[in-house]
Amino acid sequence: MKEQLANIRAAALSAFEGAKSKVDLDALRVQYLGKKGELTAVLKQMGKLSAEERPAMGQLANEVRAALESALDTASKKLEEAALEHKLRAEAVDVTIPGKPVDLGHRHPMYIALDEMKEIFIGMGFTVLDGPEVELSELNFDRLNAGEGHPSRDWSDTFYFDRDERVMLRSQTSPMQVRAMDSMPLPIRIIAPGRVYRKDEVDATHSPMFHQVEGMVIDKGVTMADLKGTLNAVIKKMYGEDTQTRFRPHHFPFTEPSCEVDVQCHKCRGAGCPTCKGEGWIELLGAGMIHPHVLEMAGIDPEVYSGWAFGFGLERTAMRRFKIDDLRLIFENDVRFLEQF
Ligand code: 2NM
Repeated sequence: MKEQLANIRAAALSAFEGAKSKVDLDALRVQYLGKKGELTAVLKQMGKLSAEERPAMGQLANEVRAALESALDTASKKLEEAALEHKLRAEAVDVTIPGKPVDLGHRHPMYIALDEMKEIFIGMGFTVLDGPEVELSELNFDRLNAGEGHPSRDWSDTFYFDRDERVMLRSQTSPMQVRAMDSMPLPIRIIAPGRVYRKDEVDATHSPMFHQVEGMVIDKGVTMADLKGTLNAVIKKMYGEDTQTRFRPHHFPFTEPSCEVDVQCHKCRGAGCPTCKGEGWIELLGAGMIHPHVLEMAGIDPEVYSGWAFGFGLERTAMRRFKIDDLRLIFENDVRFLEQF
């Protein structure tokens, strides 16, 4: 019996120590210390012992039970500690790991160019106006000297909303100039940037929706020299002081005389290349002295006041500014393109 107890003790201690989990350990507790366990089974045989043998064996049995319970306790604590250690390690947060980068958006190249342009005009005392894209044809055409029958009013060029051709998507931002002449006190210095619409097919230089920055100055004694000086100053501020310009005679219904303004091609510096279609120059804007009849229709006396006006194509301006060679890139908004500015 002594030997049995010693065997149980040795087997149990080694089994407790080797237990891999609390569940295993509990099974071992039942196996050795449970009501139907190995130790109990030995104790049940105590009755067979003589009165002399019994106390010593009882003591030994109690020692073994105490040793087993103590070992069980130790093994249990060890498993708990290991489990906690594992949990802490698994849930540890490494505060030194760099955060996930946040992709910040940024300004579209055309709007970067527009902001630069606005800054330049604001610095010269101009006010920036915003207005409706759905316009009255009266303001878009009639009040700008493009009366009934003018070719730009054709259905093949203009997006009308009604058969009477009364409401349309503006084809230029000039109706804002008319609104300004009707509502603002003289003298006037304004620019009107915004979207305009014409029935054009999409290609490398055309889109049915594009942007203009139009502007005008009306005051006493304003001349074509002011137009040239101001526009040259703006263009040099945008593209650099050494930028060459060329003013060519042109025709617009709302200005007289009228001109188109070219800048020297940035690719070939005037020699002629595919970007400027061999011209050496890139057309940037139209301009002119406001037609006396346009002033009259706004109730401004052309004998007292004169004015000049202009219209930049904003996409072209941005394309020249950032050396972009296809208009479609401006509108496609492919991030691989946009990221470059
Ligand atoms: C252009 C070219 C030339 C223009 C004229 C006027 C107004 F209302 F004052 F008559 N606004 N914008 C103008 C003149 C626009 O765009 C190419």
